Amino acid sequence: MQELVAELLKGNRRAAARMISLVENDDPQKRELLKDVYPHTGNAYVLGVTGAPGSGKSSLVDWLLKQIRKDDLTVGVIAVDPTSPFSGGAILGDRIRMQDHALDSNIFIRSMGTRGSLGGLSRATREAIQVLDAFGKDLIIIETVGVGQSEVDIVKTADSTLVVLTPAGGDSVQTIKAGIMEIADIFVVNKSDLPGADKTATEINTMLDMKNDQAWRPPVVPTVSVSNEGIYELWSAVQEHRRHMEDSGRLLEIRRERVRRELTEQVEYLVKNRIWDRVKEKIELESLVEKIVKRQKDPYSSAGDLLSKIKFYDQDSEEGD
Ligand SMILES: Nc1nc2c(ncn2[C@@H]2O[C@H](COP(=O)(O)OP(=O)(O)OP(=O)(O)O)[C@@H](O)[C@H]2O)c(=O)[nH]1
Ligand SMILES: [Mg+2]
Repeated sequence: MQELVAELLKGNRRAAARMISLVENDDPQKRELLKDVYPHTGNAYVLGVTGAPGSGKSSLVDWLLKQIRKDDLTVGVIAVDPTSPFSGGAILGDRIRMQDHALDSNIFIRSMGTRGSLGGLSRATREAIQVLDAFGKDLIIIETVGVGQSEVDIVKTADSTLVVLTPAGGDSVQTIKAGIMEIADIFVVNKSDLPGADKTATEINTMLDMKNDQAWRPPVVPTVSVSNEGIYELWSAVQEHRRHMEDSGRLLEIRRERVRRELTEQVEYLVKNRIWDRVKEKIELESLVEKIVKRQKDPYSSAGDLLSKIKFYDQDSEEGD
């Protein structure tokens, strides 16, 4: 395991892939690994790309990669699909499109599916970002399909977030979920070759103009990601947002907030595990369940009794704090 971290830091792609699999599978050894990885993180900038299925996220990322590589940055891409059980290799469509980049040693592409647990996906994504950060990537792009709360959670890990919309129908802006609106640092109106694109852009702009309390006013960038239109402008907008985040101190602020959340989660994780280990050791949980089912006991007082039985309550006073 120690060797795996050493190999990762040396830039070994297979070590990176292996380690992402470990975090994805929630391997018991991953905490040790992540602990050793952590001191080597904090250098990568994280760009989130989210939007409805088929809005053109992968095609955009594909073009962005070509643009970004001109700046000589190394890039990691994690394509997260909460609706797919597949992971590991890229999803077929993405693989075909992104195969040019696969040969570029400065680009690392990986897809992640749910593997049965939606809740675990945003955690696994955060951990995969740490791995790619330590691996030495300057920029990490997370592509995630917009299907609800899961992508909002995932995108919260990003330093800048692109929300990809398309000129669909004309009622597009009305149907944007409030949560998505809040997370957008840059709006992309992709498929601007299709009718209604101008109208969509105007609607978003009108809506953005109505709330003028923001330190950063998200730009609206039209793109056509089957050709190369708007990609240079999009990349410029990302860089401008990054400068804003750095210069305003906002980047430090959101990273501090993220660390606070992470620490809270880790404490809760440890406490929960410790409690359940002791409960399983000392208590016949099934017979308690049976009694509750038969209405001989209730879950409310049983929870408290359970904690007293494992001396969760008493221990504090015994130790004198
Ligand atoms: N007309 C037009 N079609 C586009 C454009 N960008 C993407 N498409 C097409 O839209 C389809 C979906 O593109 P993807 O890049 O796979 O979209 P995605 O958002 O990554 O899709 P999922 O990952 O499945 O959610 C493909 O058939 C693309 O060729 C565009 O700018 N104009
Ligand atoms: Mg895609």
